[in-house]
Amino acid sequence: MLIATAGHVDHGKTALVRALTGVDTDRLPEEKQRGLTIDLGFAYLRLDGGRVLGFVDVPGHERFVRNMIAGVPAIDRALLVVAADDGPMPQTREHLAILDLLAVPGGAIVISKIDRVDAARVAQVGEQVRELAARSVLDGAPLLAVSAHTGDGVAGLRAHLEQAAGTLARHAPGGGLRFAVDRSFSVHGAGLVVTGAVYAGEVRVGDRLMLAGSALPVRVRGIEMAGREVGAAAAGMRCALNLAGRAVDARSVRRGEWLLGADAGPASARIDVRLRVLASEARALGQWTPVHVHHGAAFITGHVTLPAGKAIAPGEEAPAQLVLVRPITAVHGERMVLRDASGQRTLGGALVVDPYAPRRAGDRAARLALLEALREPDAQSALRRALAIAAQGVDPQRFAHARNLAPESVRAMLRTLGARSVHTRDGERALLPRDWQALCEALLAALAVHHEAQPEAVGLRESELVRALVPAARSTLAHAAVDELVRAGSMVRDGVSLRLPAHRARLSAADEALWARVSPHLHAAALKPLTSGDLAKTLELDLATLLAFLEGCARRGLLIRVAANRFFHPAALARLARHAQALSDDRGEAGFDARSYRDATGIGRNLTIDVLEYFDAVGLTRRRGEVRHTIRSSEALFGAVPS
Ligand SMILES: Nc1nc2c(ncn2[C@@H]2O[C@H](COP(=O)(O)OP(=O)(O)OP(=O)(O)O)[C@@H](O)[C@H]2O)c(=O)[nH]1
Ligand SMILES: [Mg+2]
Repeated sequence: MLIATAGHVDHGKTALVRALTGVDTDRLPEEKQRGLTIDLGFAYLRLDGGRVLGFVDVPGHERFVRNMIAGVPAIDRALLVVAADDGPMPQTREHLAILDLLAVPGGAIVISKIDRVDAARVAQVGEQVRELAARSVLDGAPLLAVSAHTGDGVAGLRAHLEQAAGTLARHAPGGGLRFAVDRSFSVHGAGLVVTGAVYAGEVRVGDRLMLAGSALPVRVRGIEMAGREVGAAAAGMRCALNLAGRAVDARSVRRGEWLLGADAGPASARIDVRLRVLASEARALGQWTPVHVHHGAAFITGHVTLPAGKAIAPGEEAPAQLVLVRPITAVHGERMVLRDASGQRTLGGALVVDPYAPRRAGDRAARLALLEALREPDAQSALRRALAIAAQGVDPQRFAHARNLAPESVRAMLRTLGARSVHTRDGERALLPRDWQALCEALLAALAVHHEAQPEAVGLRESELVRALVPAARSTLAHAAVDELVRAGSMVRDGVSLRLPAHRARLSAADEALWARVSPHLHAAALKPLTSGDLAKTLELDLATLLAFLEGCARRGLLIRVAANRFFHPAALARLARHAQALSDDRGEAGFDARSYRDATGIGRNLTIDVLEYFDAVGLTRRRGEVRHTIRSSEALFGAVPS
C-alpha cells in the first residue's frame, strides 16, 4: 500500500514518517540546513507477513507544491497532517484540494503535535479539518491525533494503516504499462536507475519499453521494490527500474518522463477533458486561460479552450480542451491538476476523456455528444454508446490507444457489440451495421436521383457521388461503401462513372444516330482511336459540330477526352491504364519509361506521350524524370477491363 503525507509546511509530516518508519526522508543538505522538505522523500515499513507500507513524504511549503503534486497521483491513501497548534492553513486547503482533484482513493486526517496543546484544542482543530474535508475524498475519513515527539498515538496510527493495507481493494488499471518517473540517477556498475510508480499495467524484468518523451527504446534489467529485487511490479506499486538502452542516461530521463508499453499510442497536444474549477477560485475560468498542467510527475504549460464558449464558474465542472505546448501521452481516466500561469495557485483539475481531440470538431454538438458517451468509465459501455451516436463509426485503433487497451481486446468488444469493421484509405473504422446500411442506401439513392435528372449521362464519378451525400457522410467511409456496392453488383463502374446496373445512358434520336456513326471508330478495343480531325474527315462531318458532339459524350461519360484532338472509349482507356499498371508492377522501384509503354501498347510515340500525361494528370501515375510509377490502381480510376 502506498501512502502519501499532505499538509501545510512545518506541520510535522516528515517527523510523522520518521516516527512510523524510523527513516528520515529529508536527505538533501539544503533540507537538513533549512529544516524543511523540498523534494519528495520515500520510506518503507515492512509488516509482519511480508506486506510493505510505502510512504511518500511531500513538502508543505507553497513554493514546492509542484513536487507535492508529483508524489500523490498513484497513492492508495493520504495522511492529511494538520498541526494542533496552527490548525488548518493555506496548504492544508490546497493539498486537500489536490488530493480531491486527483481522486485519491482514501485516507485519514492526522492532528499532529498534540504534545503542544490541550485536549480541547485537539478536538477543536479536529472539527475544523472535518468541516474542510466535507464533500472531498476525505469526507468522513478517520481522524487520529499523534505526537511524533512523545510517540503518543503513533502506534494507533500504525495499526490503522496496517488494517487499511489488509483490506485494500485496489483498483489496478490493466492494459499497457504506464510508469511515471519521479527520480533518476546513475548507479556505478548498474547504469541508469529510475524510480516511480506504476500507474497501469505491469512491468517485468526483460521487458522492452519506450520512453514517451523521446520514443527511445529501453530494456528493464532489474526491478527493486522496498529494497528487494523482484521480477515484476504491477499497477499501484512504487519501484526502481534499472534500465538499459542506447543514448539514455540520468540526464535525458528525468522526473516527468513516462515509460510505456509496446502498444502505447502516439502523443497528443490536444486533450478533451472534464474540467473542474475549485470552489475557492475568485473568478470563473474563461476561454484560452493559460495553465500549468500536472500529469503524473510531469508538468507542462498550455491553454484551456471551452467548446461551449461559456466560462466555468467556481465549483463547476464542464467539458474543456487542453491545448498543450508539447504533445504528451495521457489516457482516458487519468487525472491532472491545473495551476495558474505562474504556477502559484491550484485552479482546478481535469479528467481525461479523449486524449486525441480533433483539431477541428466539425459538428460541435455531435462532438460534445460523443465526448459525453466517451466519459463512460467502462470501455465496452463507452464503445457501445459511441457507436450508437457516431454514424461515421469509431476508429478502433485510436480507441485502444485512448483507453490504454490492447488492439485485440477492442476487437473482442466490437464483436460482442455486433459492430462491423471497414477498411478505408485512412485506416480501420468500426460502425453499426445499420449505419453502414444507411450509408450504402444513401449512395444508391443519390445515384438514382442523378439518373432521373440526367438520363443521358452514364452516371456520376465517384468523387461527385460522395459529394452528393450530406456533409457529415462525406468521408473515406463512403468510398469504402462504394467499393463494396460495386463488389456486390449493386453499382457498376462504367468507365470513369458509377451507375446503377439497370441504367443506360439515353440519347436524343439525333445524338443516337450520330453515336451510331462515331462509336465504330471509338470503340472499346480502339487503343489508338482516330484524332477528331481524321474522324471528321472520315465521317464527312464539320469538325466544330463533331467536336461539340464528342464533348457532350465526354460530359455524359460515354467518351473520355485525353488530349485536345483525341477521345477514347472508357474501356479502351481502362485497358491502357492496366498496361501502365502491369509495367509499373513489373519494374518495381525502377519504374517504366515512355518507350517501354509504347512497345507494350503499340500506340506510337506521340499518342504515348498524350496518354501518359493524361494518366499523370488524373493521378494514375507519377512521373519522376524519365520514368513513371502507378500510384493508384487502374481499376479504382477506370473500372475493370471488360473481358
Ligand atoms: N512538539 C512537537 N514538534 C513537532 C512534532 N512533529 C514535528 N515537530 C517539529 O515541527 C517542525 C517541523 O516538522 P517537520 O516534520 O519537518 O514538518 P513537515 O511537515 O515535514 O515540514 P515540510 O516538509 O517543510 O512541509 C520540526 O521542528 C519538528 O521537530 C510533534 O509531534 N511535536
Ligand atoms: Mg517535511
